Amino acid sequence: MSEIDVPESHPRYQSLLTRHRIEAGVEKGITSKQGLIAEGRGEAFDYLLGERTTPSADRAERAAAALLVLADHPVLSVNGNVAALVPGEMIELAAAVGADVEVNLFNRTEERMRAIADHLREHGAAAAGVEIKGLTADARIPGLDHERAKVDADGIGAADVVLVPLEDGDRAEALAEMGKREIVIDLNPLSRSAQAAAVPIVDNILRAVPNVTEHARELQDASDDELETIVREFDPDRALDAAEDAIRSGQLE
Ligand code: PTJ
Repeated sequence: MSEIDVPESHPRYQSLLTRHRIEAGVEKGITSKQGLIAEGRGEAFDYLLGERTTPSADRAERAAAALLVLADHPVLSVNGNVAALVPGEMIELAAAVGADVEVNLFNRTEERMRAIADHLREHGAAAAGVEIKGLTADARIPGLDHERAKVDADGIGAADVVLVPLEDGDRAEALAEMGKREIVIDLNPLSRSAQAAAVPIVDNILRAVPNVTEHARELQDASDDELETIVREFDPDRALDAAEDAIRSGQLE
């Protein structure tokens, strides 16, 4: 049995686990109520994808790992859904690629910011040597008039590569305009964030983050040339088309 009293062999295991974590996140004050709706939307796409990492998503996850390993200053952005679903996994990825983790919220309150930072620390941030940023908020992303514009100057403000999971909106476009290279995790290939990304990953974050970490560990000793080739050979438009085709054809395995 696992944290949800359902055996892992249950056909709806992952979906039940995801719902449980989001519900617990709302109860703990880290996930917004809108996060429940966002989860429902993601789940519908995941169902149509067959709740699996497609070969195309796996290629995107490898390209994302190469980009993170190559980066001088990678930052992983965390919102209320990400904190509820994969807190320990985000810390592990950050540790594997030497990234900072920055809390960035659409429905930003000081209380939620602190609760999420504490939650990430409870999941081993300090022991893994990972810094949690976002509370200073001493810089702004130009062109955004909502709370997601608030970033740390020495975090997302100074990053060259940013991982942006589970947010559909204009921040990804604004970050790209600042010259940052973006990796987006979003089950909706038509979301604005996915469309703006250098590397869009159309996969459930529950599967995507551990897989990016695994690829990053494998690529740790690769040369910059090899890493750059992996990134260059990755085609974001093809990845988005492949995901949309899989969803529209609905051919479940
Ligand atoms: O914590 P906050 O205040 O920053 O708010 C976070 C939410 C998620 C509520 C906010 O960013 C939001 O409303 O997001 P959207 O516009 O609903 O976009 C979320 C995107 O993530 C949608 O395209 C979903 O399909 C996708 N998504 C949801 N769950 C998952 C997912 N993608 C991958 N894995 C998931 N588990």
